[in-house]
Amino acid sequence: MSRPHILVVSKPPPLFLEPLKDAFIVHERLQETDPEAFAKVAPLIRGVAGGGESTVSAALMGQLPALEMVSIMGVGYDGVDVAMALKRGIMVTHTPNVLNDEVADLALGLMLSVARRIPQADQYVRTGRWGSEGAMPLARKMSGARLGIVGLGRIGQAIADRAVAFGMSIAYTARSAKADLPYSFYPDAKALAAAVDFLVVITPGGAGTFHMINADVLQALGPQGYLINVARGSVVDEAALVDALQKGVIAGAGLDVFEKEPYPLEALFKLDNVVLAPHMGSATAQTRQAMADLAVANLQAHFSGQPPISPVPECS
Ligand code: 8YV
Repeated sequence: MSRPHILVVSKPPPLFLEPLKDAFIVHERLQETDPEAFAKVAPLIRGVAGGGESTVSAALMGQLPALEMVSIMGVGYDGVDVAMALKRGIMVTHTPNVLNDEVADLALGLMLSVARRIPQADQYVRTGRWGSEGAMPLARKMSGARLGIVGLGRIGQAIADRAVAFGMSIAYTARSAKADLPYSFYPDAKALAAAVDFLVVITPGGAGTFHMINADVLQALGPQGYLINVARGSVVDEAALVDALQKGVIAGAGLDVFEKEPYPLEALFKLDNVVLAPHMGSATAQTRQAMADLAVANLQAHFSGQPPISPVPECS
């Protein structure tokens, strides 16, 4: 049997693209680069592959009459129109679990970076200020502080595990209380923010969580509080966050994700109380390899008549 045709909608790293090319006939972003050629192959395309931030809209699916499956290399799939996929009987898969440690590690790294001012400390030494001005101003202790987690899913729990080792108390908000976990539940982000020193956002993106962290929540977090976002930029009202950081409404922020990537609001670049990262929560060779392997295995399972390994909850 001939290899299935696959449309790749993102710019995948070689560790994802190469195995795809071995197993499938791959069309790379043809819908963007060559619409005429795309129109010719569109009826043949049976699979779509992309990254966690990829958009797979109803309009794109509408151009692909033979589409059977969308495989996302990422845990987030908020760019996929799952309602349309369900309507059409199209399987959607993602890559949960294999990145839990990595994203949790970065969350703790951002907490330490912003509280202990590690990027500024590095600059302080490099620019000779240590010699000319003496010790840096004192920083904020993280161990033993109060942590609030917005979204206590698999990654949220990995963050909590690490924070326990830092002697932090753990509270969270989620759609429902998790009776099996020994952490304090709060009904919403604002109530949680008012009760903690570090508020870490790790909830799925999409319409249901859009701007969940708004000016009110930041006000509740207060002038001693830090916001960390390793989820999706859409969850935080970035303009309200800039305002809060500029006015000292909160103490600081550590951000791995932004509303418009790769273009964070430029006002953030001028602020000294924020640590910025280029959406790199899962970006190590080890974890990206595991994610790519799982995304490819999902496609291979489906096209060899097996159930996929990690369908999104709506498709399982
Ligand atoms: C990556 C992510 O940026 O898993 C996710 O949802 O946001 C990230 O791990 C991306 O998915 C890599 O393809």
